[in-house]
Amino acid sequence: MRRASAVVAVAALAVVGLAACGSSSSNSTTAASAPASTSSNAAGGGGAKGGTSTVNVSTPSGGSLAYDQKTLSAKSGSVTVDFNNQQPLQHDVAIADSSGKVLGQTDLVSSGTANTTVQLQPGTYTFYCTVPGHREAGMQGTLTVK
Ligand SMILES: [Cu+2]
Repeated sequence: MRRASAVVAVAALAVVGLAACGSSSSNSTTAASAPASTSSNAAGGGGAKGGTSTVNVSTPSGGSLAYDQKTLSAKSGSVTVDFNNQQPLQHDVAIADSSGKVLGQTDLVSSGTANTTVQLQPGTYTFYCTVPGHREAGMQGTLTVK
């Protein structure tokens, strides 16, 4: 499961790129990238505190109220959630800690992308869509931070 540090470098570059362009929510990028199958974390990167990692969250192109991912994992530190909503229906991604407190969330987007960056310590978090009814319908999952 663990990959070489090249993955870490790529993830770091991606985060830098995202940070550089801020959170421009007005663009309507369609299918910016193929959905990564699970996540882009690397557990063996040498335990630098304050590391950066990116997790990819996407929705299936049908109409089902779900994310493609049920579980995500990331390194502790700065974690960027890269959300690609392929549906015309609006969705977002919120990150909440074990007490249910929302630590960050993306903008609502339809047929587009959004991202947010949160500072996370090791632990288990929940990600979900804040649109009423969507979480209950299944738009949620678990984010594990190591
Ligand atoms: Cu939703």
